[in-house]
Amino acid sequence: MKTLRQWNILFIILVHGVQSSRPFMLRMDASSNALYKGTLPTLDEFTICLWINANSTYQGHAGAPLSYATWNSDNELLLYDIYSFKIFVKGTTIETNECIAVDRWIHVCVLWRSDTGYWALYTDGTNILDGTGLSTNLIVDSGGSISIGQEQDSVGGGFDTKQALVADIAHVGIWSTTMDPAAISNLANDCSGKLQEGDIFKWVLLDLNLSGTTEVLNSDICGRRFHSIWLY
Ligand SMILES: [Ca+2]
Repeated sequence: MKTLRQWNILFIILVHGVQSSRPFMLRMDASSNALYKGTLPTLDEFTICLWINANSTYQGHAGAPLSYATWNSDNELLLYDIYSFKIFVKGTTIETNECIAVDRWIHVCVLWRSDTGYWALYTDGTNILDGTGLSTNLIVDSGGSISIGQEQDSVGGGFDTKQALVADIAHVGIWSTTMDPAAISNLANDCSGKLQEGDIFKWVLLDLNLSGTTEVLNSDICGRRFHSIWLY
C-alpha cells in the first residue's frame, strides 16, 4: 500500500513525464475543469488559439473551451458553444453560427483588438469570419480566472454542466497581440504543437488545477493515434 506522500511523488513524476516528453491534451466530460493557476494582464488586443476534437452530435453540453471571468464581468472573455460558436469580449457577444465540433481535430483562433473592435475567427488556419465594433475602445481587465472546460458565472465558479465542454482539447495559447494570418497558418499546420506557445498563457500541465474526471493524454493533433498516460 502506497502512502499519500508516495502517491504525491508518483503524481509529480507522471505529470512531469507527460509535460516533458510529449505535448498533452485533456479529455473532458461535463464534470471536468482545468483552472489556470495564474491570470491575465490588462489587454487591448489578443489572440487565442487552441485545438479541439468534439463529437458533432450535440449531447446536451454546449461547451466552453475557454472562459475568463473577472470581478466586474463573468464573461470578460469567453469562447462558448462549440455547435454554434460565440465570442464574448467584455460581456458583448458575436454569434458566428459556426460549428467547431466536427469529429476531428480542428485548429481554432480568435482575435480581437480594442481600437476598432476588430474580431476574427480562424479555423484550420483560414479566416472564415471577421468584423469590427466589438467592445471598441474597451480594455480586458487583469486579475480574473481562466477555466478550460467550464463556463464561469463567477470568478472560478458558477458552473453549469449544460455549458460544460465534452471534448478533447489541446495546445491552448493566448497572445497579447493580434497575430498575422501567416503566423496563424503556421500554427494550424504545426503538428508538434511546439509553436503553440502564447506569451501570456502557455499550455503547461503544471500550471493547471484539474478537477472532475479529466483525462491527461498525449496529444496527437494531426490525427495519428495517441496513448493514454494517466487517468485523473
Ligand atoms: Ca458566464
